Amino acid sequence: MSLEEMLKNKLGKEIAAASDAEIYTALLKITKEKMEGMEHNTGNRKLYYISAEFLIGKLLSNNLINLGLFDEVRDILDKNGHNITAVEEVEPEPSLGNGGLGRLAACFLDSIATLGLNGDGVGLNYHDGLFLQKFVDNKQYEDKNPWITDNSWLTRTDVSFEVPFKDFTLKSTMYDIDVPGYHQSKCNKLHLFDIDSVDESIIRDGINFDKHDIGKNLTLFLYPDDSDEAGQLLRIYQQYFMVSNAAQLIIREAEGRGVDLYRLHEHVCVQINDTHPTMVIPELIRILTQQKGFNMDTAIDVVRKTCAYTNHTILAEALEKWPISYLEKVVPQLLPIIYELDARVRKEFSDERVYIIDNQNRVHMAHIDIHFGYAVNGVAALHTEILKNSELKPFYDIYPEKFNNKTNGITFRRWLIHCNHELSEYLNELIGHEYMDNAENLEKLLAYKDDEKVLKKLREIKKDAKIELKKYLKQTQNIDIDENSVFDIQIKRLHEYKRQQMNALYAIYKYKEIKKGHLPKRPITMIFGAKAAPAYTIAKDIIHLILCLQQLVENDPAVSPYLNIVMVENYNVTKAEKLIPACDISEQISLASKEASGTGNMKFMLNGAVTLGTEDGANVEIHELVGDDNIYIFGKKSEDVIKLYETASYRSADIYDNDPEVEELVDFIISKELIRIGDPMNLCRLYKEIVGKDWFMALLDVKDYIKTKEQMLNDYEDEMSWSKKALVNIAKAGFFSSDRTIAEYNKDIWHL
Ligand code: CR1
Repeated sequence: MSLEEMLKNKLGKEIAAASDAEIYTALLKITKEKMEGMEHNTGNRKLYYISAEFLIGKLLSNNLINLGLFDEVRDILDKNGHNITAVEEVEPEPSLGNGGLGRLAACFLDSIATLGLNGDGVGLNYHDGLFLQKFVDNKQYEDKNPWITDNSWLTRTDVSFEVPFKDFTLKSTMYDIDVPGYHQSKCNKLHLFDIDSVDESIIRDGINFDKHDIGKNLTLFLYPDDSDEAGQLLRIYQQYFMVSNAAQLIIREAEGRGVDLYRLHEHVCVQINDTHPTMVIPELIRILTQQKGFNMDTAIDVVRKTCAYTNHTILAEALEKWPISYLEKVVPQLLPIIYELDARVRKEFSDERVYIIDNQNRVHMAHIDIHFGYAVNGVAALHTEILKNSELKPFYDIYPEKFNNKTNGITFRRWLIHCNHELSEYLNELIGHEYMDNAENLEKLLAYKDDEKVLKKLREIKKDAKIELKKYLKQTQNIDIDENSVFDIQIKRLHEYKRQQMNALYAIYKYKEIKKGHLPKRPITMIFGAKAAPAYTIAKDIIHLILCLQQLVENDPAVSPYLNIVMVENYNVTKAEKLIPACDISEQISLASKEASGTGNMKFMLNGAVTLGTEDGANVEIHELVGDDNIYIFGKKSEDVIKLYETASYRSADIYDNDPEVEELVDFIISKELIRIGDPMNLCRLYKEIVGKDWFMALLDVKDYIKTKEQMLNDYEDEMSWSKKALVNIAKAGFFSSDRTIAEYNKDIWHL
């Protein structure tokens, strides 16, 4: 049966007569049926990638692309008066992640399947995901974000486990999402565990709910507020539920394959994505010793050869340390094992910095991973060096052989073929489509770097993407932007280290310049997208500042023709897919040493934006690849920053007091113009934070930043030379394909 007939059958009517929603559901069902009929990848060793987040984004188009059906479906819809983009709009975006860590996990699943490797994801099925962000009175308001509908990509399985907690046991249900590889005949799975008793009706006014009612709240939200004890306990409940299910699944599947559990490590590998899944280590040891007759030494030995850990940040706040007393309340069955692991470490090493339990009775989760796993990796070259030489140095001294780098990557299926059809089709025309299978082939584009026709066409493609974004913002937020302006975009989690506040200071600078009559040659559109963690006060104050600036500029007819500030509401994968192709200037301005890698930087580059960045994370590798002429680097280097922290010698107040230009920018945060628009409490608090602390040193780099951005805006006017920079960025992006990253994981760590 032809695809068109199948679609008609499913719809039970003519395609032309169906609504977009009906077409979406019919396509979902057809695609799911196809994937259900596909075999799972096989191999002697199977990978379980355990992660608290899988930021998978909408799946229809990506599944169609990977199954090789996209063009056909698009043509069928066109022929029948429909449009695939409108059909895509119907799909709700699963809200199963926050930022880079979760999106990386999603890109990895795509690449694992594409390389035909035997590996599944394991996580939780949060019904309301991360919160839905709304702007009310120029502030972030958090609402629930339900995404599961009657017809979704989830398939309920009959796999279920009993997960024991101190005071009760919860029975799980496993849901699966199929993960097809690009042009592969086999499929992998993302397993999401849930409980049947979860109850969304306990959520009231926004995202509040009774944190104690675990039987109803366990899988409601990703990262529930943990600013109090109940919130932290809930996170431990979630984490243990995730890993106990994972461990039971791993053992059941291994036994099902006839694996001798004493050789589990030869047949299974567990990747621990950040510290959230760390309890899988003691849980596996517990099951092997208590249910499978292992002695402790053997259980530890087998588990150690099975588990590997990826570190995604050096920020202390993300390196989890759970008080023993909390673990005692939730998972007392793990404590004897954790004590045993700690005792073994203490017996072998005298350096207390590597102990598992510290002198405040807290359990350092990363320390469990490093001692009792066989590999530790950072996510960009600089990040791994920082782990080895400072952050995790005492561990590197003990286990140099465990440490390795795996520079992050992104899947080109989503971040080029899907989100930028026009560009990918043009690339096909110019250099053939081999780059779709082997991304390094993008380098063939370099042959055209002086070809004016090509450079002009790239600029046109960019312009078309800007027009698309303009329409989208008009439709979704009723915002007008000018497609002839420069699009300067910063989209990422809101965090002080990422320094959205420094970008806001640039906006203030530009506003003041325009007020003084120094008009830019071309209007500038500054776009932000970011969610702040609900309990992160300063991050929310930064959002407030940006939204107030947006309003100020919008309502000032002397400024608005030259400067537009837009904060995109509820930034997510879907919005990223619209924003990235339209970007000219990619803002990657974290304080050097703090951004482990970044992956947005790679997506922008692949879509022909030029990076404005510090020598941080993967920016360093982008810089090496494209060369000085095709990137704009500013700011203090990581060694200098690390020294400033070590010597505790950074004083933002010194800069503020001694540099009138900086002072003027910072003072504007509490100017009467902004106070009139905003909330004085938020603005004053932010002002004080920057003058009195500025922990991530925005004032240290702000002047160099402004200068470099001005240079960039200037250079943008030389159309051919700018377009050449864009071309070089696209051509050199091949290294950042997650297919390359996954091939490296497989070669060095997984051996699947
Ligand atoms: C890091 O901040 C990195 C991704 C993926 C993030 C970012 O620099 O690119 O991980 N960490 O490795 C994160 O999201 C919650 O922590």
